[in-house]
Amino acid sequence: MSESTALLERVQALQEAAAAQIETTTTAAELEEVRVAVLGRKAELPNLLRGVSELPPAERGPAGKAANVARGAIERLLNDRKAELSQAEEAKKLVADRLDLTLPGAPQLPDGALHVITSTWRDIEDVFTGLGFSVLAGREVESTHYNFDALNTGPTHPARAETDTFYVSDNVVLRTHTSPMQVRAMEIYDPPLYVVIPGRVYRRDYDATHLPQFHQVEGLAVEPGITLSDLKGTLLAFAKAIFGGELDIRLRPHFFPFTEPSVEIDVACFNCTDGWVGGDRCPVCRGEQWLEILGAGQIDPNVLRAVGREEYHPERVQGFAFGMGIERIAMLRSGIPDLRLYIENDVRFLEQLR
Ligand code: 2U9
Repeated sequence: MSESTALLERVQALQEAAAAQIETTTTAAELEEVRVAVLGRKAELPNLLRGVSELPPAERGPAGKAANVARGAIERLLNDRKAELSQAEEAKKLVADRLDLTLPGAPQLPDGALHVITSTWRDIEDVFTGLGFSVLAGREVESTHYNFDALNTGPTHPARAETDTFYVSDNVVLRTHTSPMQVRAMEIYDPPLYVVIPGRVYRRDYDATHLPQFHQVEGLAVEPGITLSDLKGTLLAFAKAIFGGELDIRLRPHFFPFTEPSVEIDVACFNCTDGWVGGDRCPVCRGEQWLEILGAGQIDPNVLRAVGREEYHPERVQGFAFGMGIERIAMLRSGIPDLRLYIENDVRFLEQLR
């Protein structure tokens, strides 16, 4: 056998051995090991190629060519296997990483919910917007002019005392009601005016039935010819919507500086009308049969005059106004015994009112 025939056979054997090794690799790292073993600097095939120069000149051409062809074939096999392996790895990763986006999320925190004051606030707003009222927001820091003077509450009125009202300075207070914004609304908008103004208000009080900061919704309707009947019809519709179903309201005479005549409005005790048989031991109304829900009245002509606009002169327009505490409405609706529960953030309480 000539030297070149032996070399050709060796090249052939190396190519077959390399092909078999490449075939059995299962990872890119294994494949790299095979590449180094077969084509690396110390591998046999490159060495054989280097030995071609020592062959007799006539044999160099065919032997060199055969060895180069073998190296090319092995490189192709390596490349093909590399592509196969990376494809297989990609497919494996896709299966392993597959996400089922339709699965429900793993709950880490319990669901949140609106605070009962927020949901009651929204319910009240919904009823009045349904009746055609617009919603306005005022400022919480107000001048004594808008909070008191413009509302027929003169300099010596007890509500102005420092023991009742938070003063920021001599003539600036934390508003004690949302009424200042009703006055501002009359300054800004022409009648007919139908607005409700919900918001935070502040009074110096703290016990089971009073908080220093609480929430009110006040309303104002101004138009020529409005009477106390309009007030009663509007607030009856409100009471039915908020407390549910057919119920009666009554108007009791009262006094407010900004309304004349003034009334307090009660709803018939829903526990008693629901068939309470314990007589005057009813835990909801304590035997009164009625529950006070809000104050109201015809706007006092002095308040209309204080706006200082011809459009609101008491000879031209009349109106009614009302005010309610959101805490009180929620208390009556849900049987909450103590206002302080609203601000303690005890989830055992809050969860019952979701
Ligand atoms: C203007 C004219 C009149 C608003 C009114 C009441 C009666 C009332 C209380 C309810 C419980 C306050 O939250 S509470 O303590 N409010 O009884 N509010 S009439 O009358 C107005 C307001 C603005 C210009």
